[in-house]
Amino acid sequence: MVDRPISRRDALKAGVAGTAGLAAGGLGAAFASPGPPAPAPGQGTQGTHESHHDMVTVGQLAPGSFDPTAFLTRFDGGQVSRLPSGQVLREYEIVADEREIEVAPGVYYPAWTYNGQVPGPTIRCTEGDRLRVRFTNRGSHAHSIHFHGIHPANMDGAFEPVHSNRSFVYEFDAEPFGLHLYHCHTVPIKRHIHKGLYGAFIIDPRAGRPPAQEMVMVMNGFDTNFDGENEVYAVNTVAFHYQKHPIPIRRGELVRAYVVNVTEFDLLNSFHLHGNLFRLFRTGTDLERFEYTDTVAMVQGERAILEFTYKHPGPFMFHAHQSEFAELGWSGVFLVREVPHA
Ligand SMILES: [Cu+2]
Repeated sequence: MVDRPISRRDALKAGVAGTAGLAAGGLGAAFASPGPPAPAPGQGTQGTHESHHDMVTVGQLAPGSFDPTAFLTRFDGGQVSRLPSGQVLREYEIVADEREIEVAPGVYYPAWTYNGQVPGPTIRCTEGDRLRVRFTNRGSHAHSIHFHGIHPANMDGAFEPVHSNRSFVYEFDAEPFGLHLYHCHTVPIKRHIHKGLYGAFIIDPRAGRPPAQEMVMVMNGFDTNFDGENEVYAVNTVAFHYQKHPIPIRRGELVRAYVVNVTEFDLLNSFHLHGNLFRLFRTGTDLERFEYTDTVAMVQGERAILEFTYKHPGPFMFHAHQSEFAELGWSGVFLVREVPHA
């Protein structure tokens, strides 16, 4: 009789997963001894979630690591100028390179990155802008950038791999408005995407959207032991980051989350909100029609804009409604605060 293969969770509990980069005190150890998270140096204003019963990682990321809290609200509008026609021109420099990233304290993953980070920068523009993206490949494999949206065939990034130390300029007009994404489209695509070559791509409507506290959440996962399955799940790369560093929002104020699923290997990922419902604008391409719900499932490449306003103060979880993903890192907390009276 063949032994049943050890499950991903069993592996993490035993602390044996991710042997390629799992340090003592990493994710495995965290599951063996869940305890109160230590406050993050320099991040005291974010506060830490007070529950001592959460399943979270122990320890902190190395100084200088990718900061998911900063990434949440970092939108890259590019270098802005105007063409002779008056059309807005946004120019970007994107470099692909190879870099070890920390996906949980002490758990490293040998990533391929756009501009040194996973996800890559959140590209943001307005419908009708001209985008000019100079892409340089400093990696050892061929790569490309495939933007979702409407553009000419020769700007699609699917048939023109950019080889090592070569550049390519993608240029097209931004359309349609909505929430899109970009990713490498070089074969084998699942490996190139999973390694980290992806990012969010927001095209705002010309008239904009109502004022809101905005944030970007890219649902991703990491196969840290290269067995074709993810051992770590997250939004914005770092397991449990927003559980250890809750996202402060104000009661009664509109929140807009741009949520993109790039998770490889699993057919679906999902987003579930506690203590509230959100208005679900699939792909963000329609300003009027929405679904009012608290859970949305997405396949890889699907994305949605979620809008919500909290009625009650306090900590509220958000997480994948695949419980396994939530327990392997894809779980966070909104800390809803009263708005001080003026
Ligand atoms: Cu690639």
